[in-house]
Amino acid sequence: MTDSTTAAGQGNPDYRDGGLVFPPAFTFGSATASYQIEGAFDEDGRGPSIWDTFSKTPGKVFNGDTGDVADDHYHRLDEDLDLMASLNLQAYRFSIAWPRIQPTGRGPANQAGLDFYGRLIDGLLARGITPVATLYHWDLPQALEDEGGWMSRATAEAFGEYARIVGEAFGDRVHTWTTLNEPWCSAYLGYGSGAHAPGKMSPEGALAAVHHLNLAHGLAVLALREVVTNDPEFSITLNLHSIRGHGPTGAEAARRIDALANRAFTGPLLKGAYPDDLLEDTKQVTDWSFVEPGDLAIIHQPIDVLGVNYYSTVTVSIWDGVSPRANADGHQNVGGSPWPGSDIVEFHVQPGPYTEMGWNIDPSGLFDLLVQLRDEFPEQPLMITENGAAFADTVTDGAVHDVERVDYLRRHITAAHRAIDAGVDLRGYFVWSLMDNFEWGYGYSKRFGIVRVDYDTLERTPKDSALWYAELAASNTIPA
Ligand code: GCO
Repeated sequence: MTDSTTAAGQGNPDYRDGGLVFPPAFTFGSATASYQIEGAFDEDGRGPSIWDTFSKTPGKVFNGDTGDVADDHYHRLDEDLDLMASLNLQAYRFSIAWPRIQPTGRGPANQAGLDFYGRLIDGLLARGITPVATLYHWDLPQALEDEGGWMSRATAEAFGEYARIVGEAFGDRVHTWTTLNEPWCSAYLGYGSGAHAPGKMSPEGALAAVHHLNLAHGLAVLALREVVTNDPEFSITLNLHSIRGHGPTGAEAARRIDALANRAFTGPLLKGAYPDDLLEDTKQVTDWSFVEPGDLAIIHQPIDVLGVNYYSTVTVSIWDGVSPRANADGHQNVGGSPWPGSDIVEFHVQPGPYTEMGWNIDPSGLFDLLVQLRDEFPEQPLMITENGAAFADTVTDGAVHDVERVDYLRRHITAAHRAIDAGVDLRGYFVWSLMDNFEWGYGYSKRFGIVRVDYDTLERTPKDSALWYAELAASNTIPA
């Protein structure tokens, strides 16, 4: 393993290294999610999800875009599997749509839904690509939302039964199981800010959703452990925030956001308790009585790997209550707040450059986050389950020369390598995303893929970043 760092993490500040070699066991893969790529929203027994409802509600999603067709992955499975193999992917992180398996979130499995994911998993294995299955990437069956959704404890209990069904079906073939993708988004954007489905704006509801998602994770791990047989790894993926303080109040502001965005999950999941400062910061919002005796023991299941999604940093301070409040937290502002109990924190515009999402490009934020996790949870293996960038791609003679995306990937993968040099037990990296797809509230206006999708013809075209990534994945070496 070569490295260009003078001391761990202290290499050249531009992070544009080449030639760095990753350990042979390190996994390079790509990630997608069911609602963002599958389409076939009402086929083969799939029931409606909250994102079907939300995207069809006027004004909620850019341009009125929906996931009805998306990338039509549901009907192009073999083509997409061959595409993954052509890019030398060692693993593929996908999500299973709960409404395909249980159309109303409860009851017997829909065999056609199981069959689709069975074909996907078998197709991956036949091509030597490791399947990494996420049970939930935000497409909650609408019928469960009608009964309270993640604000209701019953949804967590239903999730445990869903996990059992999926574990029984695929537990002989899937090795790495991720229960939830980004419960922070599900809770705070879905029930706090309203920017994501189901579009609710309830500070207490958001915190109740945090807890019920944590509980769902624990119940799912317990259920999977009973039925999977393939030497399983259990995981959860968190979009942990890399937080910088600004000015004299920066440390207190950073503590508050770290409590809400990070430790509200890592506390119960990895330590078995909600942090005291979180309870104190939110005591005007809720008394947390939705936490029942025994819940934390259920949530605090040992996990084999912690998935980390990273895109950019945030810079915060305590608002003075007088000047205009800076609100550059990187999320769409539709009226509610994703920061229950800490709306006194302001988010500052950070130095560029920026991606098409307006997110700053700062690989040191990834390095810092991974090292913080190493220090806080030294025994916990980590996996970068998402990292990538949206740029305004242009097509030139049928090709996409996305030099900005290649540079973004190079710099963040360099940061991952430096983290390994600094002693982080990092197992893999999944680029978000395999292909352009439905970017939630932004619809199809933001392209994150290393493969371009023409939304008129649904033709797939590998971008230069895909060719660059294929070289990386083939050699575990950052291309020169
Ligand atoms: C997330 C989700 C993905 C997004 C991607 C870009 O992290 O928000 O997992 O579904 O599309 O991160 O925002």
